[in-house]
Amino acid sequence: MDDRNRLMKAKIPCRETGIQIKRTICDICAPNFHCGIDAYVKDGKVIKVEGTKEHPMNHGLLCTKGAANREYIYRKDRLMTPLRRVGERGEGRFEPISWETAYREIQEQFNAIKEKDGADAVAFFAGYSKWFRPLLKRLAFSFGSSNYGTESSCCWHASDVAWETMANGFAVPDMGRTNTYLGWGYNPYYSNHLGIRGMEAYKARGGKLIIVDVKKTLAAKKFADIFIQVKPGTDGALALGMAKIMIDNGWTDKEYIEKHTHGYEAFAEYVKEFNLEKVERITGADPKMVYEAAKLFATNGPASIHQSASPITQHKNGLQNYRAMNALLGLTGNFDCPGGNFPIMPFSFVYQISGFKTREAQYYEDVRPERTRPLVGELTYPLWGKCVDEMQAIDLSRQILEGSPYPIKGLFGQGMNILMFPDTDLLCEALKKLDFFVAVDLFETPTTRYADIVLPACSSFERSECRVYGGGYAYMTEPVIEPLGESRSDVVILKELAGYLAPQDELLCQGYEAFVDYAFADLSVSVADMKASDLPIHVQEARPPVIGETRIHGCHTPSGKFEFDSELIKSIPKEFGLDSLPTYREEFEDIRAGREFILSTGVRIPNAIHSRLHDVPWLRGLRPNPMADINDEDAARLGIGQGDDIRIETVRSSVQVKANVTSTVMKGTVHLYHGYKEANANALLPANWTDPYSGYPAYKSIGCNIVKC
Ligand SMILES: Nc1nc2c(c(=O)[nH]1)N[C@H]1C(S)=C(S)[C@@H](COP(=O)(O)OP(=O)(O)OC[C@H]3O[C@@H](n4cnc5c(=O)[nH]c(N)nc54)[C@H](O)[C@@H]3O)O[C@H]1N2
Ligand SMILES: Nc1nc2c(c(=O)[nH]1)N[C@H]1C(S)=C(S)[C@@H](COP(=O)(O)OP(=O)(O)OC[C@H]3O[C@@H](n4cnc5c(=O)[nH]c(N)nc54)[C@H](O)[C@@H]3O)O[C@H]1N2
Ligand SMILES: [Mo]
Repeated sequence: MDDRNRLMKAKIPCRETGIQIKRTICDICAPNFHCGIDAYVKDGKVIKVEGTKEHPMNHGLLCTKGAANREYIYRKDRLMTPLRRVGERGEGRFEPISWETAYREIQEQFNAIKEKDGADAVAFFAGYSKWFRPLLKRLAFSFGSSNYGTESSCCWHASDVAWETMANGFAVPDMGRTNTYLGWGYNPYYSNHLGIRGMEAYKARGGKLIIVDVKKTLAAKKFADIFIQVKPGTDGALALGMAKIMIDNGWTDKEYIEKHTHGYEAFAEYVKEFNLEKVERITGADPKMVYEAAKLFATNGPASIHQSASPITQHKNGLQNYRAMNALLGLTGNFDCPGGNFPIMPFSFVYQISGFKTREAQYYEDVRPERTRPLVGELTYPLWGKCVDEMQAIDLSRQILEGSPYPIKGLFGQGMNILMFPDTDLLCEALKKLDFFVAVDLFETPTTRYADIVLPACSSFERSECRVYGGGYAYMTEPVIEPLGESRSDVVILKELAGYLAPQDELLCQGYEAFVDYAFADLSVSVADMKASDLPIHVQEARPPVIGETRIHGCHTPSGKFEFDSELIKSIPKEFGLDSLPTYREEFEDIRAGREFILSTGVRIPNAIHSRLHDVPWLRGLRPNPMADINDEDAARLGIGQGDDIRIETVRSSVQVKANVTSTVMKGTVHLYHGYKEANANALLPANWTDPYSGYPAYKSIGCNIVKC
């Protein structure tokens, strides 16, 4: 082999090989990461990726998913041109059309709906990714529709709503100063790999860790001082039991309760019924561990609680479970103090907190239309309606099919994935009923098959994108390769579409960089500054968070205090049946009774993110088949062996998968990952299997039976 071939084989960037390293970010994961990537580019093609060592987020690390970026962006089913449907909805027969024709058709159809049924009859929805959302929201508003919604209808926002009813919105742990950390639904190995180093450092300095999980996880094995395994969705009962132990033993912070909280008496009265026997019966937790955990948390402070994005809230009683868990912070005086949980600063930019303020919200506030009708989901889920400035999209199928309180006839879905929604079949029926549906995606998906027009978006490697990072950083990437085929950046699509749907909106029609400069106008950093660097730059206006403000100025609740008993919930009409105390409703378990197992869907696995990576060969190879974790004793009793085909049946439907027999899951529980076309976990959930407080689908606890095939 000559020198050049050797260099080529090793993918060495140099003049001889013509390989260049160009910097971009990974966009596969949730936006709290978006790790820096060194893309090795040869002849306009990415041939290798590595983590950027100098990047302040990942310092050179990439996870399993990030390392597969090359296969992800070159997935075989990438959309290459705009498409127009020629077959039936769902059939997947399309013809290529020009961008101009696509835009004109969208303009004609959406304007016709607007004229007849009002602009709100066209809903605008965004799934992953999140970076383009400010422009989509502004487009919806400028078009005249208030019905803008996102995947937040099932992710993260319920946690925020829970906090809204108690204090000041989301509150995060002050990890650097905490002595006892309660990892409630916490396994960074699979969902937050960059958090592992922080936990290693925390343990090294002697921090105590309690983990509450439904699975015996790697984090529990490696780090936990106390591990409590519970049945899915029973966390509220555990938290209330811990509260009772703390109160009975006088381990509460009486001064904090007296001065800064509201509704303590009612709460203390309510928790009396949650004795250890009852807690054990409901949760399956070991009573000794429950007692030890309550004692450690309350007496080895300051203590804080991990705030999970989804597994605690994605249950029938989910939001209430979350509130019960957070009540422990108020009870022990660990709210808004050093080492406890403190309310986060407002987002800097697109869901990220970086310590500086931008004018992102002003960007769409400037064009907010007058609200004449309730948002989708607002009447069904009034607490959501009070707390979140978005439609509750989980109610979309119902409103489309029933036409009440008014019809929805058009839908613009950018990164929309029908496999995310419970009762996917019902949503498909609803999509068939629409007058017009536009889908924007990178790939041909089960969703795009229902669209009238499909628009091809490009990946993070092919676009320029601004994002910010903790520690006061801002970054603007440049494309490292040309967009594949005729695909375009999401924000280019939104800018161009604005010319057809909202031509009066000059700022939106100027596009993405005009938006970023508008958002950063009060800061010392501009688009040009960001573009001049191929690494995130520091924004000098960034400030560290201030802790303790609510102890001086009060909380944003009606009482101005930390509320155990929510005045906001009390203001919701009685017929919705919402409790102002963080109650645990055992009757939700009755609904799943009659079926032998509790099915939990979607607990993270390292090689998948929702629907997006199941068709990436490297990652699929790590777990070639959809598999359900089933307890070894249950499996033995049912005669099920490793890899056997099993059928999981719920009240709604059934799917066939392979059995993964394991002792890490509790007896009587089954766990299945979601997003598979051939075994769609969400087909198993009825559309109304939701939490009445948040509207969140109860993805993570529903009754099921298992049949060996
Ligand atoms: N690899 C990978 N990473 C991801 C994602 C992905 O799909 N794949 N998704 C991203 C997104 S969108 C999100 S929202 C986050 C979610 O991230 P997390 O909120 O961390 O969610 P999970 O990792 O699913 O769950 C954390 C732990 O909670 C446990 N758990 C599940 N149900 C319950 C329950 O009822 N009670 C208790 N106490 N524990 C429970 C699980 O067993 C798991 O160990 O992850 C992000 N990161
Ligand atoms: N059963 C069950 N269901 C769940 C969950 C669970 O735990 N269990 N988790 C829920 C949670 S927490 C979340 S966050 C949701 C996630 O739900 P989604 O955000 O809907 O999930 P994804 O599979 O990531 O699908 C997003 C779609 O966007 C496309 N896409 C990706 N990047 C881009 C881009 O840059 N531009 C455009 N235009 N499109 C893009 C993808 O190809 C895909 O079709 O799923 C929820 N669904
Ligand atoms: Mo999520």
